[in-house]
Amino acid sequence: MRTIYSDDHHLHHGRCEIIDGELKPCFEMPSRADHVLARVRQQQLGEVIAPGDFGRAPIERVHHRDYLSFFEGAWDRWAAMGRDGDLMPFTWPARTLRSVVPDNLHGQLGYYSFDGGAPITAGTWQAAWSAAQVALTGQQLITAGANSAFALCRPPGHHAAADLMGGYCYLNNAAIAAQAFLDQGCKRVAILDVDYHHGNGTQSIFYDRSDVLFVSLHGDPSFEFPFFLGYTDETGEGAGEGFNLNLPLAAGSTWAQWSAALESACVRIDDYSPDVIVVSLGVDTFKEDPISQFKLDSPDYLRMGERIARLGKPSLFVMEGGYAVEEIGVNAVNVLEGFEGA
Ligand code: SP5
Ligand code: ZN
Repeated sequence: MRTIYSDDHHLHHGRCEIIDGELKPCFEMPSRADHVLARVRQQQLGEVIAPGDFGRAPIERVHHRDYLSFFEGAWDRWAAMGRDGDLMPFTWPARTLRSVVPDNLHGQLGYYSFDGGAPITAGTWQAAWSAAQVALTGQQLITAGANSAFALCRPPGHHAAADLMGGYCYLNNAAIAAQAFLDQGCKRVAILDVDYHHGNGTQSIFYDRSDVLFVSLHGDPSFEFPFFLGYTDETGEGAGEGFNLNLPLAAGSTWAQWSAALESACVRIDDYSPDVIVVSLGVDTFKEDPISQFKLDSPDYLRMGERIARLGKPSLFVMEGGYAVEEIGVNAVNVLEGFEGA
């Protein structure tokens, strides 16, 4: 399996986030992708290639133009104000307020974000842009006939909606790749989101459509971030009714509970009969993950890859979360090795 990787992810390095009421160094850090890349090379998973340049059009198929221009220009506006710390939002248009787009940079940042967990630094736009190109390159390999590819994206993407950043995410790499598959002739794409957190961004992007089936296993939002989406009664709307499946799980879930939910996910995906599968591959389900509450162990990720392989469809793996930095490489690559060995 080939891996697509760009060093540009190093350009994004947020300083801190609020965790348990304290400012702590960002859990979403550059060494995450470095560890995954090192493990890909150590295990000789396959060739590591640089992304191509597919331009802005495939990104605009998913994200709003005003959102993209805001994101692209935000750092320069901040720097012009004499600032060099991370740009972070602090006010949002929640209930009782209006969803207007103010002139002010902070007002706009609140409008285009849903939490304070996606800091903008000098290189964030470039890093996110390259991550989207990494995903699109993987999509292209599969369209050209490969059975699988690993898009080693960073920053991650599944929390990003059409015009919202949040949860360490800016551009929704998996959604951009899924839309590109459709634009190049696929009729149905299934997105299987195995990250510990619900992929609220991806769900919202495809919620009213039947050409993308979104299936997510995640910490129950009644106790876990993102709290405000990811419940079982979210089944899609309009033409998308029946094409969204949320499988929330309790804190403390082990492979026994998790794999049973994966079985349900696979039954639904089989029934949908997609042309291709995009896997939002987060490994923050790991027992040692510092911000998560599932209890998967490293060998479980081999089983995960094997089960996904048994769906028998070309599969694009897109890197999402995973914050146990020392083990992230082993766990992520185990999924890919399990897939290849099946
Ligand atoms: C891509 C991805 O995995 N994004 C996750 C964003 C999670 N942000 C909220 C983290 C809240 C952590 N609370 C942990 C408490 C640990 N004591
Ligand atoms: Zn996550």
